[in-house]
Amino acid sequence: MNKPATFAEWAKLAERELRDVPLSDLERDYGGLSIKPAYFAEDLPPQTAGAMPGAEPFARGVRATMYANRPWTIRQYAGFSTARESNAFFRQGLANGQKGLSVAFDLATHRGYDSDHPRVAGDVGKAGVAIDTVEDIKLLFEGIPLDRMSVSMTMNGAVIPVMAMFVVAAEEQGVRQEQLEGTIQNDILKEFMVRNTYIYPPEPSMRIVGDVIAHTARRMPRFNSISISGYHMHEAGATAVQELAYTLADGREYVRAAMARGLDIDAFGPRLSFFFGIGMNFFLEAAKLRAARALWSEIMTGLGAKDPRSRMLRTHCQTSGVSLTEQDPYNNVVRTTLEALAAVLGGTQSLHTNSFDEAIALPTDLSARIARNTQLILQHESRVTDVVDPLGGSYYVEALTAELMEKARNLIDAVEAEGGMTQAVQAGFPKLAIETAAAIRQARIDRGEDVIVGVNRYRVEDAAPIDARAIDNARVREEQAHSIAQVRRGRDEARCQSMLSALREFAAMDEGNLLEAAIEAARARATLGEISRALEDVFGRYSAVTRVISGVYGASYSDDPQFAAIAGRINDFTSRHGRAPSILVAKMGQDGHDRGAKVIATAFADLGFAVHLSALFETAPEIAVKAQELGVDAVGISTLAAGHNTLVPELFTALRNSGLKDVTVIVGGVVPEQDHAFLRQCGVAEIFGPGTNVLEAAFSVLNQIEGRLSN
Ligand code: 2CP
Repeated sequence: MNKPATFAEWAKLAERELRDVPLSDLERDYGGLSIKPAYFAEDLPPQTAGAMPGAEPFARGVRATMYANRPWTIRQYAGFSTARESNAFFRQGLANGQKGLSVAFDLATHRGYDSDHPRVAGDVGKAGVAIDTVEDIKLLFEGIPLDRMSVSMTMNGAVIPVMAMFVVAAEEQGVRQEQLEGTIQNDILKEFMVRNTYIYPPEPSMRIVGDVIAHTARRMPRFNSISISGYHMHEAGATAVQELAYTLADGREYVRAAMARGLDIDAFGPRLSFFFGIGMNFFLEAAKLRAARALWSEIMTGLGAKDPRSRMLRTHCQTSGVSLTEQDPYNNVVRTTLEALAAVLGGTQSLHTNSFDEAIALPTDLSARIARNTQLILQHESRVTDVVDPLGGSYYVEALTAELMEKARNLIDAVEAEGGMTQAVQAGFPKLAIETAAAIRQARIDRGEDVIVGVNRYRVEDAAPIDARAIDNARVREEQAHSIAQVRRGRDEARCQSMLSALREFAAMDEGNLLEAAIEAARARATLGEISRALEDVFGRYSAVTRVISGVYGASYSDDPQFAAIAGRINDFTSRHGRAPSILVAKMGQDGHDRGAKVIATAFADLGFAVHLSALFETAPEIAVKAQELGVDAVGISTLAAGHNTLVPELFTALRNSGLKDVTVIVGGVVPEQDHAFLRQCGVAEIFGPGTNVLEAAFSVLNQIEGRLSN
């Protein structure tokens, strides 16, 4: 044959075309993976030959027939406002082609608070549905037969009350636990690492995970007891290798925890499931899923699993939220389509496609329809379902799969050397590694090295704002408070309190299954907040230490004139005032998304600002007190869960009450255009949306601070 047979032969041809440019210029680094510009037969890993779909190590898929026989489940993650409104949204989705449900709970629910708790005023019904009682869950699934519909619930911190109330609601719909089909996220380790909706400290939290696994293994054979999630690591900025390694290391930790309480690995192994984020690096993301399956099969074999179903990694995927841009948002439809295709070619079992407006607000009916239809078009029109694992045998994808496996294996070994994931999480090193990767990525975008269309290249300056769904949070709070009161009035109080005491005792004695005890409490109509509080009375509420990493962002800018210019101005400021300009980067309410706050804190610190980072979950008065104690020039509020319209006015009131009138307040994160005027009226100086260049933001903040000081 006449074609080049080796990389070396091809390189000669390529160098001729490149003329003066070295071939090495075409090599790429994907977060520690080195990618060549072309792959050949010699790059195929030996294990690829003869690999079969449905057979171990499952790189080619967990089913022999995959989508040729049954397509993946279209499972759109949704929930907002009240149970009644979310139920209507679910039913509309199901009537229009969606196949499974995936419930988004609001942050008050995640953190174990009833909607009438004062700490959660800004969060109720905002980023998910408000759930307080069994009656809410019954309404949420009204008209949806729970013996036939698989329901995924993204719940971690408050997993015990939510699972308990789900079981009771199903019972009252006439469906036994044994018939329930679905998945509970129940993955607490990644909460401590990146997602932050934990409630209790790591050790009792791990006991809770074990209790849920034990209960489902015994009583709910069709229910997936956990969804071990890399998605949130991906969203927090993890590289593909980090996402793979830390997720699988979490998986291993859960298996060990369940085995330590005497469970047989094959009794629960087949019902462990996974969840990955799918970003824009098309082939890398498909290869990531293939690598995940092969590695999990290795890990479970090592742990003693005999049943092949225990060694099968089944996964849900979601297209990436951080890849969505506020600027030129219709581009997000294209991004989501590509990501969905990567997930499908990677062999996912279930998929959520983001709506194009999710970088701005909750999806509207229109954007949700386009997102769902993206999957329907892939299933019905693109013909990608006709052939099993069409990427199988691709020189590039197979080599990439093998390299991902090797790098992830090394990182998993590093975690093991630290004593496993619970130890590593407590020491905080995976979190720091992910934050470092996120800062590097942000610097690459800000410098234009990673192109984002419509953001750092090809910008549209006069784009019209798009419609956004708004939630009347005060109304939801009022309705929820009313129905909580009604439930409390209607229950046998003595029975309810005695069930809550029993739960507390189980927790304190370190024996009995907490979920089983909570089911009794839910039957007696204890609320979510009461069940959670009973556990908190024994376990306590966890508060994480926040840290700012330094040097990473600055190092990417060592030779950048814009960086030098702002650093120079900060230097001048420091000489003139005898101190650096200072900022408190703060999160308010139950919004635990801290990637943006961390990236800003790191970058601003590297520029020379004195940066203070608040703890998570603070109230407005707590932030005001901190701002006063620190004497900061500016407070930067990071908001990603839509609480700003309630919380920012509260902050201004609290600042005024603390006598702080001259602090510059800026807001960054997901803020719909229609909220800008309101926030500015409150006194917000600048609003920075997703995709803001960090150096430009630093310039504006400094201008604002100097403007105030010179008045
Ligand atoms: C599948 N089946 C087949 C085939 N494919 N049978 C014959 N031939 C085939 N080719 C069977 C399966 O064995 C199974 O039956 C049934 O069809 C359903 O298929 P599945 O593959 O198990 O799909 P699924 O029921 O949709 O379950 C998928 C997962 C599950 C991944 C296992 O855990 C899941 O749905 N996860 C969703 C998690 C989620 O929605 N998370 C939301 C995250 P059997 O069961 O009888 O074997 S949103 C998160 C937000 C962003 C957040 O966290 O903050």
